[in-house]
Amino acid sequence: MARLFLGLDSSTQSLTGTVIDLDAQEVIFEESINFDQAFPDYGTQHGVLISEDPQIVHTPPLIWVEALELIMQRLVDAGVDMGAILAVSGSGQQHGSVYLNAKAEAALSNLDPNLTLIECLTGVFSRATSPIWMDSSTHVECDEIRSALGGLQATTEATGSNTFERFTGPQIRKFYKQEPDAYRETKHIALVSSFMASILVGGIAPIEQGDGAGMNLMDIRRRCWHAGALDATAPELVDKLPSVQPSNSICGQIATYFIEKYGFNPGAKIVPFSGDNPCSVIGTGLVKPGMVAISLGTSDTYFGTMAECRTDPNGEGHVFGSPTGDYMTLICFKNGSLAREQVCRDFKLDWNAFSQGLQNTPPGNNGKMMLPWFEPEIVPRVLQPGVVRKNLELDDAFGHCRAVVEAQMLSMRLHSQWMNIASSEIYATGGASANLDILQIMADVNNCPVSQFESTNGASLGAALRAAQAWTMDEGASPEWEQTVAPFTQPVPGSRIDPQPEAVAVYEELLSEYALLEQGVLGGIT
Ligand code: XUL
Repeated sequence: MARLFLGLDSSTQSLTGTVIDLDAQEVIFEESINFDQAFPDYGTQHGVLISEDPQIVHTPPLIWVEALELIMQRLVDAGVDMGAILAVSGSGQQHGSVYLNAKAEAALSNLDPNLTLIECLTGVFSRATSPIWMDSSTHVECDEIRSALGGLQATTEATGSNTFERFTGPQIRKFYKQEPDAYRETKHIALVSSFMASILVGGIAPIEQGDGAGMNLMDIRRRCWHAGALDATAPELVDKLPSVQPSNSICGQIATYFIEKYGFNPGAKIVPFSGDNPCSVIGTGLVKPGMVAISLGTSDTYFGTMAECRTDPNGEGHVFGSPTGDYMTLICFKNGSLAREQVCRDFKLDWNAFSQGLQNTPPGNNGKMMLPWFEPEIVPRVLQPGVVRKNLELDDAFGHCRAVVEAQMLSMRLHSQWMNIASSEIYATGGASANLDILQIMADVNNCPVSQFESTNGASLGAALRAAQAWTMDEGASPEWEQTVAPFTQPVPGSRIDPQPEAVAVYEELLSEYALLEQGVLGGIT
């Protein structure tokens, strides 16, 4: 019989299911349910409820419950051999939280296959909607928790990140302050990930360590709840949180509901669900320290894997746990495609002309530099946007093309230095990774080979691979992560770009010049 593993990614806009066949080494099912389209009655737009206050962004958790039921039906309809699924794991959008009342535990352990999940779970919430990662309404609570923990560096050292508005701790604190009665009625607080796992296992599921790191509540090194952070957040919080568990553990067996209704194997194991970022690290094959993925999207995101836990002294980057037991970083640069496209617009260039600009200018750009802060920047923190030019004439179109890309790559290198790893391999993903001239600069600035990586549904694939790894370990084997992920996570064949030694030397020098320019300007405009 085939050995199948299911991964479910409950993301902002959709629920995706991916089934892998471990022996055939292939993905045999992959489908997404778009929340707005499938469940219009909830009135979500792009998966979230529109609020009068743009800082408040919530989603009704029942939409995730409905989607879970529907994806199960889709698996059956697609003819997946449900009895051959040996383990299920999942991924959830990080930071989002679900608030459950005293009825929840009994309701979860008595899911009735004659009813729908919605019918079984409608009465279990102490808060009707869940704040998600797009919510930025907790500025005050961030300040309060940070100062209770002893300031930025102490908070970052303790929990892996500075306090951020979207992180779960500040969100819980705001709920406690604004709705003390509802907080008191809350018996369990789950993350999106652990909530979905709770339904599948028919009980309150643990929070996985990698995802727990996105809460400002977990001791990032000891990987358990941080007493000081809990105290700084809300009273009696320890009683409302489940335990924190390693990624490769087993939470239990699948609930009878799914066996009877959808034909799951009664022995199918549930592996703790993690966050979308830790799962994507696995789905992109970043299983060895030193491996990096750079996603060139609207914003540019840098994911790196490191063996030891180091935190960003400036509190700009995040450290989460990687499912491999290593650590992962996530550093988000807002002016990604935003900035590249603005240069194209300013000089009326199409994407080919932008590439010509890169081809017709030398590494180092003859000393022309830019700080590409078209929009407020996250890393480094720039609140008042403004593009800074050095030796760069306003009408120099090609000079701007190179200056924006060099700045972005130098900034990523500079602001990931605190990780203290030499990257061994970079996978480039996202829309702009199609541009080989940009990737050459990426390889040269980092002195590291770059390969293109096509990543669709990396989080649900990562979740399926995590299920396979944990199940195999539970069977007594000790497979290398590399062995598990390799058949499913190869970069685009033939896409490898090697660094060019002369260009590498130019950028080694330019890095400190760029750092000086940035420091000089930051004193003035942040
Ligand atoms: C990471 C973050 C998002 C969410 C949703 O810190 O806020 O990536 O995980 O994808």
